[in-house]
Amino acid sequence: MKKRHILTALLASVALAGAATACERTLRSADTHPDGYPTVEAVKAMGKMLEEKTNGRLCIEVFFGAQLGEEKDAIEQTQFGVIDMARVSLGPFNNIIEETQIPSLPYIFRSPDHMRKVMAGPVGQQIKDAFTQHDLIGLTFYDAGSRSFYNSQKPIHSMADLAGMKFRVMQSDMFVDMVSALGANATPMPYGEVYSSIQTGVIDGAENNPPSYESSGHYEVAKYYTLDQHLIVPEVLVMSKKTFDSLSAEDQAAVKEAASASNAVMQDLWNKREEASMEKVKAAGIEVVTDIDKTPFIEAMAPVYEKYVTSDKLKKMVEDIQATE
Ligand code: BDP
Repeated sequence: MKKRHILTALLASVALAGAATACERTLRSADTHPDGYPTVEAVKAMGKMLEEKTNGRLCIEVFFGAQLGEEKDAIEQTQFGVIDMARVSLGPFNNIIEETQIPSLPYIFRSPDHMRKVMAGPVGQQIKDAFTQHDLIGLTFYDAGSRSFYNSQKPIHSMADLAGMKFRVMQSDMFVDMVSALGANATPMPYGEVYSSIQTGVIDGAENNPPSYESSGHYEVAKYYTLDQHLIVPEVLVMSKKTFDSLSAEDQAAVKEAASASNAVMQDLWNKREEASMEKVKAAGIEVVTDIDKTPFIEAMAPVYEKYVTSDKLKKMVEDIQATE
């Protein structure tokens, strides 16, 4: 290579490096959802606030679309400090952190509003504290609306219609028991495998909130959606404790503040996306069942509560949630 070319190449790489490192340190954050999804945008917004608050010492890059792996793997990598942050559902934590089972219980929250209130209070704090023992810092909880069943076979009008059907659930034993208690069969599997599993008939359907049902494209292969709203599972944004401990006290505070501030962004985007997603799937010809009697569904959950709400600590969490107005 001639000298001039070497120089040009050098300058180009310096320029590139400069562009990428306008920030002193870029934290890598995982998300399973595609670009533009409310959680992805909320963490991006957090990154902007963090960059400002720390005068460019810290930025966040969101690796959306499961680029860093499915949620269970992303959680492990975050615990090890390979990934700095992960925005995930509380569901995949159920088997490792028992406190996370409580806000993941079917029909525990009266509404998404009730969930928000609870997670912003002492129960939310209790769960954040539990994360610390698992090498994670719980930064903030995000909304995820309500999850309902969808399938490729037939409209579900009652529990009897679910009998013998096969649904994918998140990788949590409690969700397997939840589906069994409703008379159906559950297959736990990573989110990214659901589309093809429905398409090939390995499962009849899955369950999720409208934005996930829409953005994943599951509605293309499962056109019956019944709004039984059995789960209101919070999303959580966690940071690796290794990463957090490596920051100055000032930057740790900035991380926590920016995470909390991103909640307002999330809320706004979520409300809009929920509506837009419902419109989109309806326009695509989805059959939505809304007039469903939830009482038998709620009653059927008694064995799940019995099996999972075992210690005094967990019972108290349930009571605290129910007592939250
Ligand atoms: C979505 C959550 C996402 C989960 C996914 C799932 O936002 O974190 O991975 O459900 O069902 O609603 O796995």
